[in-house]
Amino acid sequence: MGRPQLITTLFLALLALFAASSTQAQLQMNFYSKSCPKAEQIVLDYVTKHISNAPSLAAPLLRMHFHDCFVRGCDASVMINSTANNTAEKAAAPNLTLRGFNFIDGLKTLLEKECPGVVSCADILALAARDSVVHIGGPNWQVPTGRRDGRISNSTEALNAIPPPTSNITTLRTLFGNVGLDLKDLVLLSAAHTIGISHCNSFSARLYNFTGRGNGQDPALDSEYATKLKMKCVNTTDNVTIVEMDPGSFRTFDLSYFQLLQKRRGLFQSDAALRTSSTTQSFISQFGSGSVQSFFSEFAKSMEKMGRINVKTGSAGEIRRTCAVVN
Ligand code: HEM
Ligand SMILES: *[C@@H]1O[C@H](CO)[C@@H](O)[C@H](O)[C@H]1NC(C)=O
Ligand SMILES: *[C@@H]1O[C@H](CO)[C@@H](O)[C@H](O)[C@H]1NC(C)=O
Ligand SMILES: *[C@@H]1O[C@H](CO)[C@@H](O)[C@H](O)[C@H]1NC(C)=O
Ligand SMILES: *[C@@H]1O[C@H](CO)[C@@H](O)[C@H](O)[C@H]1NC(C)=O
Ligand SMILES: *[C@@H]1O[C@H](CO)[C@@H](O)[C@H](O)[C@H]1NC(C)=O
Ligand SMILES: *[C@@H]1O[C@H](CO)[C@@H](O)[C@H](O)[C@H]1NC(C)=O
Ligand SMILES: *[C@@H]1O[C@H](CO)[C@@H](O)[C@H](O)[C@H]1NC(C)=O
Ligand SMILES: CC(=O)N[C@H]1CO[C@H](CO)[C@@H](O)[C@@H]1O
Repeated sequence: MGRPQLITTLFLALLALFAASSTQAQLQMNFYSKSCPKAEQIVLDYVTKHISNAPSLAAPLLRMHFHDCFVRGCDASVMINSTANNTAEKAAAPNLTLRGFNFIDGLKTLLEKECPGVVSCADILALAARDSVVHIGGPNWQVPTGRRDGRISNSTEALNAIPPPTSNITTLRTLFGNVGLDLKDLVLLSAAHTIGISHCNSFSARLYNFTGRGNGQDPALDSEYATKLKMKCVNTTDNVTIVEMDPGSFRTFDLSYFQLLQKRRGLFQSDAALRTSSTTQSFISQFGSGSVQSFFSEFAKSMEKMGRINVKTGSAGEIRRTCAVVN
């Protein structure tokens, strides 16, 4: 072999090596097809069985997946309990209202019985969120698997990475940008607020204390809607009463989020903030006046992006035995 050929051969060999290691480090469809062939079916069956009785659980599962992915990537760090030594993400203010932990724990128990130590909590959450949204007639998206579970869960990091409901467009752009999501993803993923509920204190400052001086209503909120909300949420501290985020169709994944925004009826300041930039405003008009199918297919693309945020693959992290506790 001449010198140039040798160099070419070496170069190609190196290239192949890189390609192999980078595919190994990526999520793939049906990652468990050999190691736990029934895994995805078990998740789907469990979702079908339970979401039929409790369709309102789809929303918290979707939200938990979002909170998970925004902090240290989609690695189920959101599910880890605090310990004597560590205040976990769960304890951070945005996580106080998360629900659905028992649902994922139940699934994990089934999967540990089927194939011990194989299926990650992060994948279970990603699959269950997708399957439950599909079950209530929402969009479908691909969930390649192979996520590994993280070992670190830090409440301060959750506080810094998850946008508060008081966020303006600058904060939203920054926090989404930090995980590789753009303004289009922001508008599409915010439309998840077409399902689910909120506690009064997540938005009641808009009703009673917008100026920060104990009075004043947010001028960006439709006043008729504000009056209705005030009847349910009587003060700024009530953290018990809940309201539907998309009144009348809070279990239906539809275009109404965009229509509500146009009527200045987005529930949070962060929802209203999407109307304050021309870029996000034009996405709102575009999706709101388009077909449900096109919204669903765009939403799917953004979910697939979200599901890949900083994932741990290969030998990174671990497969947790119990989702609430690191091994
Ligand atoms: C853009 C920034 C976002 C902010 C500031 C935000 C904030 C919130 C807040 C404050 C609640 C109500 C919590 C409560 O009081 O119970 C909520 C609920 C919810 N969020 Fe978001 N969110 C954002 C983005 C997202 C994204 C990206 C998703 C998913 C793709 C999502 C899905 C949900 C769902 C489904 C609920 C209802 C949960 C339930 O019914 O328990 N949100 N969000
Ligand atoms: C995690 O914390 C929750 C809520 O405090 C508790 O119900 C659950 O038993 C804990 N799980 C484990 C495995 O310690
Ligand atoms: C807490 O930290 C101490 C000292 O570093 C260690 O001995 C102990 O095992 C830790 N406990 C837990 C629950 O992690
Ligand atoms: C949690 O994260 C914060 C902010 O990044 C950091 O200052 C703190 O040291 C972390 N805590 C632990 C226990 O690692
Ligand atoms: C947006 O909110 C951040 C954080 O509260 C604040 O520092 C910033 O000044 C706000 N930006 C605008 C344009 O209001
Ligand atoms: C109104 O907001 C200000 C500033 O955030 C806060 O100090 C005050 O306690 C709030 N008042 C009420 C009644 O919630
Ligand atoms: C706020 O409203 C809730 C629900 O009605 C009530 O339980 C609570 O005592 C009220 N808090 C204050 C400070 O008025
Ligand atoms: C609700 O607010 C009360 C009083 O501030 C507090 O003790 C309680 O922990 C809060 N509950 C939740 C679920 O945040
Ligand atoms: C669902 C959940 O784990 N909520 C926790 C949030 O943090 C508070 C305070 O640390 C805990 O009491 C809750 O159990």
